[in-house]
Amino acid sequence: MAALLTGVLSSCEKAVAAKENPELMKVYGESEAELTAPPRVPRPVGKRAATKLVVNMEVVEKEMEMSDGVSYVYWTFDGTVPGSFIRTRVGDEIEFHLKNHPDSKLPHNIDLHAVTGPGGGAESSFVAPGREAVFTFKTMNPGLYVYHCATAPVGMHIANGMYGLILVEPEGGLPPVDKEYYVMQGDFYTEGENGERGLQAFDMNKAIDEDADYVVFNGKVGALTGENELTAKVGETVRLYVGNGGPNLVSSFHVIGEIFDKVHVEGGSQINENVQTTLIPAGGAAIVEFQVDVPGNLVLVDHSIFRAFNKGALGILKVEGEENEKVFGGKIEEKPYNPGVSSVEEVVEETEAVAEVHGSLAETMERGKTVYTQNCLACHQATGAGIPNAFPPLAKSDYLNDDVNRAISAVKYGLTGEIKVNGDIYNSAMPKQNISDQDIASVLTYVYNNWGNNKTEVTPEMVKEVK
Ligand code: HEC
Ligand SMILES: [Cu+2]
Repeated sequence: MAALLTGVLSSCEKAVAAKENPELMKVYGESEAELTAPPRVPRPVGKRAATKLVVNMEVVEKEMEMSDGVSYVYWTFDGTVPGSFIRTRVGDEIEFHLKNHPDSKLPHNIDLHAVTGPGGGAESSFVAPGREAVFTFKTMNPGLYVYHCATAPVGMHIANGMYGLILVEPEGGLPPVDKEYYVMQGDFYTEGENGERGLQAFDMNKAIDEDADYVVFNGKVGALTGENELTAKVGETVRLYVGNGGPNLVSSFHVIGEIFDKVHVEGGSQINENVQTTLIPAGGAAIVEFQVDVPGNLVLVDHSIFRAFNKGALGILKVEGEENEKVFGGKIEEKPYNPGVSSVEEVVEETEAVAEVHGSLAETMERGKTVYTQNCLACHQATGAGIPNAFPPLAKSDYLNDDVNRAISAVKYGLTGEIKVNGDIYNSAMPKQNISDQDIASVLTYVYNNWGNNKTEVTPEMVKEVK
């Protein structure tokens, strides 16, 4: 026993592969693996010895939501995209049971990148609907690994959502942290364009062209926003297990407003420090860790940024707690800047976000801000200033302030042709925004109560009336 203990202690500084330590070729006892749906992860393995671990996983083909009003028939491991998170330690002997639900239309299998052996287990796990395949392997190398279906056509099975992560902890476990989450990016290819409503079929040609309609975290637009956002408290250390299922796109994973204190590069044993953006290849992973120091919403994105704001690769980590002005002072002043003008000219001041609002208006504003960030900001900009000659301003816009029904109509049905905003002509097209009447009301209320506009409150009933 003493010998075993020293063995454990001496090897825990460095993540050792099983074949470098004969002790790790033995296992003690047997248990069933705890599996979790994203964004949750199972309990840490801690200091437990290597064991025989039974993993039970079920392949399920089912229709789920891809985005508001858009659904898709996903192929899944355990009914979620990504599939269940599997947590093991180096030296475990895994007895993997892959069951294929009797209602499935196709056979499937699993290739785990944590397997040392042919196809990562693909052939040994190949299983028809209504059958169960059992195979075994030993976790030889610590790290964070992707698993995916590898049944032909492989790309199609991955594109439909068949991927997930398996963590192999080093001897002695990873250092404890306060919060751990499971996030996995994937790209999707649908017959309809992004936002086109209804049940959408897989589009093989777009997949071959790598022309994704959706790039998302955890299988759908909004899996990590609104009521699904991740949370942490000021002072806590957060560890994200981030994978990329692909099938095609690599992820420039970034958290807006944070710096990664540590990154387990490519999910392996090398730790990089003080990283802004980490590259996660298709079929790869990374472990990122950071302490949160100030309250606010941190935004998880693929920094190939149109994917974040236009295709869905955006999530929120909401941090609550005390402000810390030493770390972030916020805006302390704003004043006119007017170079080259000798006489004192009136400078249009940008009004700050509404001062004090209470009750349901405050809630509407909060919702409206989220809707604005996700749907309007890319064109009309964070300040509502728009972009000259391309996107008209919403700040102090006469077009907006003169006629609320006209503004509702623009958002509800889209707007094309010549319009005049504050004396400037725009002749462009704003696409119809595929959002609910409630969201149209919230976002317009947010716009009207910001940036010097006339403070109209728009209700869902008003939106409904506009035909
Ligand atoms: C893809 C870019 C794009 C997005 C996204 C977009 N708009 Fe627009 N918007 C435009 C363009 C372009 C026009 C001018 C259309 C024209 O010339 O007929 C416009 C016009 C408008 C107008 C009328 C003109 C004005 O400045 O008052 C309003 C109001 C408006 N948009 C609100 C919104 C809101 C609210 C959202 C989000 C729910 C949104 N837009 C999303 C591009 C966009
Ligand atoms: Cu499959």
